[in-house]
Amino acid sequence: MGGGIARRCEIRANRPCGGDILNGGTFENCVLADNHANGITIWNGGLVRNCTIAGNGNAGITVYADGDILIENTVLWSNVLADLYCQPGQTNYATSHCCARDVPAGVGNTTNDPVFANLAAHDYRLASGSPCIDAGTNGPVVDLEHVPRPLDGRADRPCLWDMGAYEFLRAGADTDGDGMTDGWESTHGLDLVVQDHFEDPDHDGMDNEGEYVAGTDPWDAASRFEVSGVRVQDGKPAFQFPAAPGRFYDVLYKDDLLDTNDWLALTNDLPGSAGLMEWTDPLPATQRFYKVQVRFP
Ligand SMILES: [Ca+2]
Ligand SMILES: [Ca+2]
Ligand SMILES: [Ca+2]
Repeated sequence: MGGGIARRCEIRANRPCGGDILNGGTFENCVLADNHANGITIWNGGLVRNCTIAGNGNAGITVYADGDILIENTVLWSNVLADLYCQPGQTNYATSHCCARDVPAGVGNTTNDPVFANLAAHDYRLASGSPCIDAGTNGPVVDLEHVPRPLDGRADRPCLWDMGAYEFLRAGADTDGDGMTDGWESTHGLDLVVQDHFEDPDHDGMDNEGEYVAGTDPWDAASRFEVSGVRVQDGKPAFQFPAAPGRFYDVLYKDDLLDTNDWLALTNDLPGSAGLMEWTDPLPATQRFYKVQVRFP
């Protein structure tokens, strides 16, 4: 590239090189992997940001000529001859927040193994224990796969950019602090970086946080927490409600709705299972009103 930007591209298994940068071009959020020679060759100035450059047959990046060269938030690993190679005498380049076995000392740089998800299978996403998680500086607001950045990949606050083209999504983290985990929000197409717990996109009367606690679908109005069926079993009322694993259910009652005392517990801590659960009142009264609660342990 003579200038210009390559953004969110995968450049793999080319012969000989992945890409060249001439005169100030940019690679951002790109994977350059398993090419037969260099991942990137930089000839005269350029920016490489949040890229993953791995498994190339020569060097990950070769710097051939000076200019304003910055390499940041980038993982270079398992390239055959070198991860980062600079021609002798060409030293006018800067690195920050990079991971490579031969990266020079610099702000945020590390020579530790980036711990890919599956190096042998050429899956260069970061695995849970990667030192590249939350180890970058400010970068683009999405990753290669349009996952928003930055996520709280260590679930420890603050939320920082990861090195490389892939932002690590830790299922149990809650990046935006809206009470719903990143894993659940991602699975259900909600916004991981905006507090949307009070929204009700399927207009079923349950907000997203309620759907999260109940394990129902926030985009399906037919999927909501309610007593969905009642039948009489041996003279005893049995009622059904949608349940989900990892939740506990309590059944409460009153025999008179005008009774201003608290609802009383008939049973507590029923462990949820997928699908409909049914519960039967073993000692029903002539008249009784029921309420089912769901919660996390
Ligand atoms: Ca959210
Ligand atoms: Ca809803
Ligand atoms: Ca719903």
